[in-house]
Amino acid sequence: MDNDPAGSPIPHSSHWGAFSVLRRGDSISITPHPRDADPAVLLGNLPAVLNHRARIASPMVRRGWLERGPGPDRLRGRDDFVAVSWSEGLDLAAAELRRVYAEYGGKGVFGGSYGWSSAGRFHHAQSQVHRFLNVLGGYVKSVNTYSSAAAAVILPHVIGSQESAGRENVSWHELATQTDVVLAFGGLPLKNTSVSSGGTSQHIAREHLIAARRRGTQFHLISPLRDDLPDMVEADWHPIRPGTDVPLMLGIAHTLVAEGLHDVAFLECYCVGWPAFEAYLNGPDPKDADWAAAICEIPADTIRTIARQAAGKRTLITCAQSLQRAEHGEQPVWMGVVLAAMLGQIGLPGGGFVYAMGSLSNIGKPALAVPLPTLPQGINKVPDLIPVARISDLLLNPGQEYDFNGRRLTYPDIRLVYWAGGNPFHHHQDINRLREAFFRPDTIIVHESVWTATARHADIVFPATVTMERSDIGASANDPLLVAMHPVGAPYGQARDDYSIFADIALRLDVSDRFTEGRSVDDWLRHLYEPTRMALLKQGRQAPDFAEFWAAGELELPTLPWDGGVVRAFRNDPDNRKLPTPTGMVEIASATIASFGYDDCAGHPVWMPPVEGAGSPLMREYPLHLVSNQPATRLHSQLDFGAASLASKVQGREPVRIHPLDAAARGIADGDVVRLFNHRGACLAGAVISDAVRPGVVQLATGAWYDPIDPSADNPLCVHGNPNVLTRDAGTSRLAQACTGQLTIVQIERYQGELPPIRAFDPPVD
Ligand SMILES: Nc1nc2c(c(=O)[nH]1)N[C@H]1C(S)=C(S)[C@@H](COP(=O)(O)OP(=O)(O)OC[C@H]3O[C@@H](n4cnc5c(=O)[nH]c(N)nc54)[C@H](O)[C@@H]3O)O[C@H]1N2
Ligand SMILES: Nc1nc2c(c(=O)[nH]1)N[C@H]1C(S)=C(S)[C@@H](COP(=O)(O)OP(=O)(O)OC[C@H]3O[C@@H](n4cnc5c(=O)[nH]c(N)nc54)[C@H](O)[C@@H]3O)O[C@H]1N2
Ligand SMILES: [Mo]
Repeated sequence: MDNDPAGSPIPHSSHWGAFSVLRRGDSISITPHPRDADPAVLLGNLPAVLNHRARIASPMVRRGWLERGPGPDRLRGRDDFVAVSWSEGLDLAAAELRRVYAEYGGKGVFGGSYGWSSAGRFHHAQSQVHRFLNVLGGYVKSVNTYSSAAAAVILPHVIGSQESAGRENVSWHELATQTDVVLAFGGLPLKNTSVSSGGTSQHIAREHLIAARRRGTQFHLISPLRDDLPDMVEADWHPIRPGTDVPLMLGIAHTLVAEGLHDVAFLECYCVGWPAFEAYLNGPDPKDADWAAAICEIPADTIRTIARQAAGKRTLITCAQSLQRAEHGEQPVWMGVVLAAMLGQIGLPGGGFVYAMGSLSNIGKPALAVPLPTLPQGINKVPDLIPVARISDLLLNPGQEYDFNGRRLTYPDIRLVYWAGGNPFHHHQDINRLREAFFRPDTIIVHESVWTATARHADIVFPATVTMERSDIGASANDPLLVAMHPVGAPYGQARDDYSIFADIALRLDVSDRFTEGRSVDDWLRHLYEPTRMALLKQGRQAPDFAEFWAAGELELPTLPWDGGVVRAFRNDPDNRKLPTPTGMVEIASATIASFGYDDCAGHPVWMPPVEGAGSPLMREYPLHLVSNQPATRLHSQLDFGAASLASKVQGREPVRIHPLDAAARGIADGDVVRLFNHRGACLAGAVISDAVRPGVVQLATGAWYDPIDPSADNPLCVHGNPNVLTRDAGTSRLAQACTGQLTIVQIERYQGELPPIRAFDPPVD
């Protein structure tokens, strides 16, 4: 299929946008899709990937594993790698899989393989690895996401689902045309609306925010960072102390009740549990604005003003995913729903509660009217699972019991870990603990394009192509453009796509037919395109065949009219269109959750001071809140060596933003290299002094490649600025067991020593 004549634009797509590529000799240039009025800066990272020195050129096996065979090994992460031929590497992987499945079955294999890999419906690495392991007999899986696991568990109890509260609830168009007041918890940061899984052909957040403001919408930005909403919306910035949104929300709620501004009729008709919650609000220790102000550090008068301005208008409460990626992360999401219910706004166009708008580009855009091409993953016969962010617990504590959403689960004993398309040494908390966990299995197999820290901690590393080296179909649930992703160049070195790697292992294990179903990559693309084409045909629409689609480079798919989903249906007809919650109503208090008896997630939203955060004794030693949010210049750790990401670095380190007062108190100047540390670890970063962060807060985005100064040390300094050497590896609560990586506490100082070089992008082999 790569018959594009050199010189003509080649259509392609990424999680951060559709684009075309022009090839000139060895270099390429990227042009955003013409329909995208606000393309992502992240596109600037792409050219570097085709021939960067961080690429993996051939199959590699860790020396210790090659010489001594499978087994736990503390050398992982600092051992040599030996280049092997494809046939040797595939033979070794096949033999080890055969051994582990024979001795332990799928219960001994962890195949969660969490990670975003790249856009493209067929070469989606996580789908490929799941399909492959299912053919072999299944695997221990992970459920939910690092992004949103607390919301994924709490929202079904409270309002039906993440989708009912988010994707299908309130649109950007409604916000622009109908919302009077926005309380934006965590903001609606334009940087985050760059990205959506599968791709985005139109970035529409900015134009809708401008339109709303022009019409007079009033924005309250509740965030430790001023740039979580663009200046042009002229938001009132309430620089909240991180992790204390629940007290603020309770203070607003208390004010509403105290001043008789809450919608009693709505609470009676549409909700259960109001009396219990009201008793808590007014209880012996009333959650009034003064109480809240002392915790969240927003003045009590301001809290009262926000409550008065929100009442009696078309008010929208938005809640970024970040709020729930923290200790007790279930609470702000639940409390946001309660606040919207008290305002009587749930289910109204442009009003109520919307989850994750502003976290991803495609939330608030209409759904497609046809199904997307989707690779079937088969059936996993192994029932065992972990909540996704419990990976270190799984590997460190086989046999241990734990709670999860009303269930009592046991960590299975994992012998082999298979990872393709994710980077746990970027995404997981407390990397020093993760290193210990990665010493435990017998074998770790990783497919990667580049020498990430995860690849460096593996035993067998297979070099994967990047999307621009292969054909695929780009598509995403809430974006109308189906993109024919044409290859741009030949694979780097001996890299091969994940599918071919799995197909060749499957051949060695005599399950080739079941894995490939006899199809080549091109056959699969045609096959996966078919259901979309059939649905178009059925609806009487233009339905080009695959060859026409491929030649055209794209196809615009129809979308459904916006209807506000199940929440609006319930608002309009509460008797007949119940919510998919246990009671069919909005659950301000949940009998189900109460019945679990968890001390860290009660039967209605409550404020629980964090172990590490506002008010905790540990803050005497580590007095700053660290916000480790999503990076503005890349997607997670992907293409950290790309031009846009590198341009943001300070002396090669990830930028950490610090308020002028906090910097001055520590003798830190703009551009200094600083050391961030706490009781778990330390990293270097480059200081950027900015009053866009509130005092007492520093901000260091995720995704700088982990770069330990001495990999053999116990708690090595990361010289590059990966915040996950600092974050705490603990679940949100016994309910969701979700990732809490967004917030931690640290101290920071000017780095005095000689500056260590950055070697993150240098391969561990010559
Ligand atoms: N402290 C802190 N940590 C966090 C967060 C936070 O807020 N704070 N956020 C969390 C969130 S929301 C998320 S979603 C995670 C993201 O965590 P990940 O999804 O693991 O991060 P990525 O960097 O996108 O990793 C994808 C990897 O896949 C590789 N890859 C790309 N294409 C292919 C392919 O075709 N085949 C193969 N085999 N590999 C490929 C890339 O090179 C890259 O290394 O991080 C989480 N971690
Ligand atoms: N450019 C870019 N965009 C991305 C991604 C990326 O890597 N790069 N990743 C994508 C992914 S996988 C996901 S899941 C989403 C995540 O979307 P989010 O989780 O919403 O994104 P974050 O940037 O982590 O957090 C948003 C903002 O919340 C604020 N915040 C942090 N803690 C608190 C708090 O306690 N209270 C309040 N009120 N605000 C707080 C921070 O200032 C932060 O800038 O982003 C997506 N978008
Ligand atoms: Mo995410």
